[in-house]
Amino acid sequence: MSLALNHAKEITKEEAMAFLKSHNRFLLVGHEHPDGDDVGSICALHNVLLSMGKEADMVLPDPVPQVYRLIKTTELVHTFIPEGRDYDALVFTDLGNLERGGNFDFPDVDSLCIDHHRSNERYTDYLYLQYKYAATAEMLAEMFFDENIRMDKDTCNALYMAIGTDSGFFKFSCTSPHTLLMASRLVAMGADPSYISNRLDEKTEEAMKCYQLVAGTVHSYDNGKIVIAYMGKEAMDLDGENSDAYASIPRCINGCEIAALFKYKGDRETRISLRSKDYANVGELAAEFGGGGHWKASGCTIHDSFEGAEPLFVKAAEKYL
Ligand SMILES: [Mn+2]
Repeated sequence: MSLALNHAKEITKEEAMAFLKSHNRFLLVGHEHPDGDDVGSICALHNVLLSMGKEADMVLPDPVPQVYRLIKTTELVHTFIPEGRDYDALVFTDLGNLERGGNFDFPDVDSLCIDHHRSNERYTDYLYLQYKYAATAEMLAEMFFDENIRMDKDTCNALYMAIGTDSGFFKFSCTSPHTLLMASRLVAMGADPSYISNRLDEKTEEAMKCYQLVAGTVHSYDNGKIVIAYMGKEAMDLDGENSDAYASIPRCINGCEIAALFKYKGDRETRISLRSKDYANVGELAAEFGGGGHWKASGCTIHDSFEGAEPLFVKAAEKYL
């Protein structure tokens, strides 16, 4: 079957598990600029499929950021589709928009997407979607626990890291009793919260210099409700690979509702990472500029400089206050 927008049949987690059981040679695909949920989800799914006697390869359009390499399985992630394989299934994890899956020549086989983005474009044959879940990994953990699958430590760590990073380590409003239950069960099975947090919290000296540069640009509009920080070329050169982490700088300012991190991609290309604190729907705000994401975390690109993009962005953002 094929990949085309808006044709997916929505299925339950039991049907998603049946899809995994009824195929044998998987290509697992994540999104560009992979985040902790994407990396952890793809690695955990890979390991569980292998434990079920299946074959699976993982591919991401961009390399796994150093910070997530605390998961050993990341060593097996490809940035190209391995040649000479005969896949019978494609599984996309945490990937709401097909164009974020990279310009790969995907095999024409049965496809499933497991995702928690409400804006999912329904581009696969089958879609298992839980948009109220904090992370794709929360969906996978539930699927695996339902099947009484025994997961090794690296797999438990991968899912715990994934749920932790997408929920701001249980601080964001997407954190539910179920999120915490899945995290609890992962810790009971072997995930190591302090190891994961210690590795994720470590910063290189370059990252600390980058933090200082970005923090120095914080400025606000609308009595401090819209807070913007810049990650210019120099900062991107220092730690662009982990650029999403710097969105927490404007977000933590007292009184901020909409936080925007402007990232330098080119003289006329500004990538914006968006976060909201209590009520603003930054997923819809990002969609106004052709981007997407969640209610409280999203991203978009404006094809202009910081100076050109900012008034356009602020005018649009004010509607969501
Ligand atoms: Mn996610």
